[in-house]
Amino acid sequence: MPEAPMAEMTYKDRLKLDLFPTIWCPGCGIGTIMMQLAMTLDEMGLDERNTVIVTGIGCTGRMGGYLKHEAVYTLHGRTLPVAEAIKTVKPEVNVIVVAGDGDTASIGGNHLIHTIRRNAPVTVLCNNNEIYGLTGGQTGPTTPTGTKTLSSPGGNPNTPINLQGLVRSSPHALYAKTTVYHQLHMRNVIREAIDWPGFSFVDITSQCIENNGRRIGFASANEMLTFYRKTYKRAPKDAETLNAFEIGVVYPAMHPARNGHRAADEQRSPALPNQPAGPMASATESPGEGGPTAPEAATATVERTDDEKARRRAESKARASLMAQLSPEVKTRVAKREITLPQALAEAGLEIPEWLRSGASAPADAPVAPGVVERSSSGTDPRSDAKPQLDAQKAEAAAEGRDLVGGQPGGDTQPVAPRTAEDARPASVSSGDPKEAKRAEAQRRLALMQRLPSELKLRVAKREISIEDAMREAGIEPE
Ligand SMILES: Cc1ncc(C[n+]2csc(CCOP(=O)(O)OP(=O)(O)O)c2C)c(N)n1
Ligand code: SF4
Ligand SMILES: [Mg+2]
Repeated sequence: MPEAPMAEMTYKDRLKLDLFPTIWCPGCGIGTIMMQLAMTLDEMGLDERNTVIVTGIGCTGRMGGYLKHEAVYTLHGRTLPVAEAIKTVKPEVNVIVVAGDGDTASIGGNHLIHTIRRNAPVTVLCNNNEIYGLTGGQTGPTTPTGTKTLSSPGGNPNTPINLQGLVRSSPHALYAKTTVYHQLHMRNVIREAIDWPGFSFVDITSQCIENNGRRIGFASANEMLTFYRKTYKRAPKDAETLNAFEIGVVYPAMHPARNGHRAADEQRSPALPNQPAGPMASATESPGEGGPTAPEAATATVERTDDEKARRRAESKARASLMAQLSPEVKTRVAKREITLPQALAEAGLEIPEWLRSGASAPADAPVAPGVVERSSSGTDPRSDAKPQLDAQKAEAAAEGRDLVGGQPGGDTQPVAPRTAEDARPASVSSGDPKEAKRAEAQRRLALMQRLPSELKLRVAKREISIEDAMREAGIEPE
């Protein structure tokens, strides 16, 4: 079946910007996860026709309300049975759970072990801030031993739950670990998890600055992110288990023959409903649009997965190398979709490859060997090498005075919302370093935004008025 064209959306169109600013505290990691999820859905061409988001209660649970998607906001701890139910009755849709560590592994812990055991083909993005954020910072299931929390002021006496061990108790499940600092890595593993045909779990370390970070001695979200940058390292190639402070993806030992698809001698009882796994390759597979439906479609989807992945990987590599030939300004325009990549190449007098001109797929790479986490020569996940994209995003963020937290590990400065006028003082502007100047400007704008009432913030966010006009309207004198 020909692939459906990618939805004509950018990730920002997937967010309900009219509800911004969000309820999350400045510096909270949840917004970054939401942004990366929106970008991944956009890159994968997934939308409300083929993907459902399920969230529970907690700060993390509010994410469903900000995404322009089919989303179910369910009871605390019940994301997984709801997700599994949706997948059972509508096997053709992708079901993505976004839940806090407490939601997932405390009150939802019993569901978690059985959803893993049943290899339900759903994807869990666990916002692991190691605390009950919403309720004020009580000890959660992943709170490290010794951590001071609201409910254990003398330090948590218990051992945190081993999420990796739990997930990997199944020979079919995929486990990935990432952090809010490692944004491209996060996107890559979210994509990998959505592509996975069985149960997949992305454990995302993130900062709850207000109800955890400050109590344990971090002065700001930025400090927490710096801690992630310095502490978390990519797992070595072929790692079978991720050690503490390692990020990466671990596949089941029996991948690919049995992941999510039992061997012929191990079929489910015919009495049980079939649960075809994995994402739809395209929106045209929606039953409403005449595409094949499960269970017949399941086999085809599963068989197509490796080729499809190799094709997508090749395409994104090829596009990235074309982008690399463009100037930063033109990259930004392409990233903003003001012009297409072929137009940008033509403008720059560069050759437009035939596959791009004709809209065909880029020539496919060799598929990744089963069970191997593909690495590039630089030791990173190859898709993390799509640096031009990142550069374009950064340029875009800088141009808009937005805060782009994180980026390539070890690379970027991370402006976060300053909390005091002192933080916001643009002293570094005088250093002459353009990066510093940009950061100072971003901080200045954020500091100004924080002084505005919500309605004006919203109008600035929607670009109806400038910050300066909003300040004037609010009668606030810029310091
Ligand atoms: C049945 C039930 N029990 C307890 C609560 C209170 N409660 C709301 S959110 C929450 C924990 C939130 O922690 P987590 O799931 O980690 O999400 P976060 O806020 O950190 O994103 C608790 C205990 C509830 N709403 N419902
Ligand atoms: S309390 Fe923590 S988890 Fe909740 S929004 Fe604030 S920083 Fe984020
Ligand atoms: Mg939590």
